Amino acid sequence: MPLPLAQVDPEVAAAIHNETLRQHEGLEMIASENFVSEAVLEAAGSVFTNKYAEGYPGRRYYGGCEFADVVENLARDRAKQIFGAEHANVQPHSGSQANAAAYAAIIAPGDTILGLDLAHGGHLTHGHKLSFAGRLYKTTFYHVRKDTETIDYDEMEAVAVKEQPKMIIGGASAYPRLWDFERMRAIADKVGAKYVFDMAHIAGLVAGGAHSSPVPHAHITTTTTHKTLRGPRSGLILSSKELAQAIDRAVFPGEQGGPLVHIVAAKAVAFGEVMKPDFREYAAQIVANAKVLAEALQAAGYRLVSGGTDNHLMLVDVFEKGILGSEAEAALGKAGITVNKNSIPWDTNPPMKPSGIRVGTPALTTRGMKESEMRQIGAWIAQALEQRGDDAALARIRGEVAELCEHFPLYAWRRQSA
Ligand code: DSN
Repeated sequence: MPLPLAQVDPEVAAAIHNETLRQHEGLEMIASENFVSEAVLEAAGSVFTNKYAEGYPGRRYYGGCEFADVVENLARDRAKQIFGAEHANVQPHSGSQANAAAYAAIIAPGDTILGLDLAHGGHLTHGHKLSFAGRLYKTTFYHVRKDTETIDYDEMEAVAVKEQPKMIIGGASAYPRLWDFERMRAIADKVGAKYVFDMAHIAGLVAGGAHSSPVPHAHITTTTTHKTLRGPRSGLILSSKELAQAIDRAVFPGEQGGPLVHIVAAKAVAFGEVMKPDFREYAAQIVANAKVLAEALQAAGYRLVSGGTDNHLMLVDVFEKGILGSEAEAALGKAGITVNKNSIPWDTNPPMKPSGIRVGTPALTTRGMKESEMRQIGAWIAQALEQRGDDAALARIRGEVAELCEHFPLYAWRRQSA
């Protein structure tokens, strides 16, 4: 009989148990997080963690890869089918590594790239000076407009014409509106740049038909697999056949060694779930929930960046009410509601004490929560922010939150068996 973790390593077992309870008892509203199924967890925790499989299916540098080939082929085929792509590389360990490989496949160090400024919702790997992208490439940026707080495509075009980037990247970590993929592709074509779209945040919405797809427009589309797509923590690259070889080489041996076969297996399982009809309902419900939550927060007097949301997240300008994003994050945490502090465009406050919070609905939608729960949660968020200095009031909300969560159980047997 295998020894259970609790006997082998009680400290780690206790931390896992406590994290299981934390995830069950609170409202997870970090826009980039989600809850995978038991099936995905099982694959991620499988014996494939023991296997080296450098190379690709049918062309490995190690023996004994016949079953690794099975799961990698399943993951690749399912990803291609879901997104209508000619080629999929399922080996990137993360979104950042997917981006690094995508760039390496099409541009050279020293080339100019154009991405959304991190301070306006972009991602570190889209050109921030502390990321590999900022060190390897010459970086230029576009922003959101000051009046509408939506992407300024005119500025993007002007910067592209002036700077002549070799690559333009779209996608964001904190942008609540739809993207104009056609316009971006036209700008890229005008200056002879490659167009990469990082759909990490919205991949599940794209897969479920709740957001249009960048895949037909971008030369390369990258994504993480653990956000709205609801798979294990990992990355994915999609492209035409034409770029397949360059991308595969850029991932391995370009930047990674052996793939994480257990995670590739978990990706295959998650993609299989995405292909089921109920995933479309899930994606639509994420967006419906976000709209209702946004309305509830606006009704409580909060200003939302860009005036609302079209996707799974919203940026709340709490500083307009004299609250720092860091204070809001801490108060909501005491009330059992997990969000992250976030800069808002044109922020006058520093990143660790910014003016906003980012709030998302993917994880709660996975638990089965719908519009009526969103209205209640909007009211709790407003109350908690109002009473942020009152620990007793925050504890009372936390109790109500826990009661709601009991009606939407998460990982029930894991909570009991730990
Ligand atoms: N850290 C991710 C997010 O929270 O959006 C981006 O990679």
